[in-house]
Amino acid sequence: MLSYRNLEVLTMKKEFILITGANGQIGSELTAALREYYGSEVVLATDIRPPAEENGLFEILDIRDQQRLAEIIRDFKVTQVYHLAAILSAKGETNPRWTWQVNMEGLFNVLESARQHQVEKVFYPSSIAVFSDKTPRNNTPQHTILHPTTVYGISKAAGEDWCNYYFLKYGVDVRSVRFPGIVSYLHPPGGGTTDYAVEIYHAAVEEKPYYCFLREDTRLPMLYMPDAIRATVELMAAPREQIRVRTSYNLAGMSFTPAEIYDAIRVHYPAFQISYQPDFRQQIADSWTSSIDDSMARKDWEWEPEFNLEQMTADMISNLNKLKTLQYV
Ligand code: NAD
Ligand code: AKB
Repeated sequence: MLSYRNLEVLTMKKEFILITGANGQIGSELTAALREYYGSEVVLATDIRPPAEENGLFEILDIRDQQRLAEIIRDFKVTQVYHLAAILSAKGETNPRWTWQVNMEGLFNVLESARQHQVEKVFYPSSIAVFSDKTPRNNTPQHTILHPTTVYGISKAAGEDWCNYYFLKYGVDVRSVRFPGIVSYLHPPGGGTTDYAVEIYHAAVEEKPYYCFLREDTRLPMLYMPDAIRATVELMAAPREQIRVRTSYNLAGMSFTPAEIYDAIRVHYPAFQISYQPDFRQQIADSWTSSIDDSMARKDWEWEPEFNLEQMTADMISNLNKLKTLQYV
């Protein structure tokens, strides 16, 4: 079992954990991690679609269904909610109204149920999508101009303020980070602008050329999944009085461009080829910032990422190759 800062304090208590959007890129790995620490019998995964395989308690839940959500929270005596269900940036632009409903009604339902049923803690992932071309581009400060231009970003920015409101007005202990693009090998990403940084590794390992939907010089903040899971667990385990940002913490891991990730991959696959064919996602990426100042997270709950681009690349390629070998066994 991995060891996380302060986690032993939490695991000594009697907890029941609810995860929404549990079958997605982050949810499937976070669910496994929380089951490992707390025990499968106290972690209920939910999603609007069934999981590829069931490894513990699971229920279908549309996060827009407030009544069912409240029943689950009441009946299971839920103490912590990890609210991951959302529509991401690129997919969100294909149907703004639906995206707003899932992202905003979903969060509202979680906050209201948490208030009514005295849930002890709520985790809400925000995103670098809250930033815009009005935001300082490099080393983006914690407290800064937002004005997002995608429906996803607008919903996350509003969501941050609602989290702060529920904390100030009702004392709901909501904790949040602005995740950069998350890179992982186990489950595919769900329709974001940073998805290229996952797809490119799959192409390399399959020894196929990669057609990148962003320009080669598009620098974005990114984070490797093990760091994202650790950030989530450590933030939730930190003492309440240490959490001074009640909107959402800036969180950084690394920043790179498609040209730089390509170079990192070519250390392992010298013949790997890439070509650039920017599409509508370029405009979204251009509206986000390049690097993030996460000093508040470092100060308040001792956040520190472990993986840089080279370490992540070696780990991604090694794990994708293991999965490839398993497929042929
Ligand atoms: P994902 O798209 O992979 O997963 C989202 C899950 O939500 C899916 O399994 C989907 O079936 C589910 N869902 C969609 N509509 C639903 C509904 N109406 N009711 C219940 N479930 C529904 O997303 P992810 O990458 O796992 O992201 C999880 C959270 O983290 C999201 O809130 C996202 O905004 C945030 N985030 C992710 C990243 C990233 O790079 N992956 C970056 C920043 C923030
Ligand atoms: C997306 O690209 O939409 C997500 C995110 C950064 O929130 N990966």
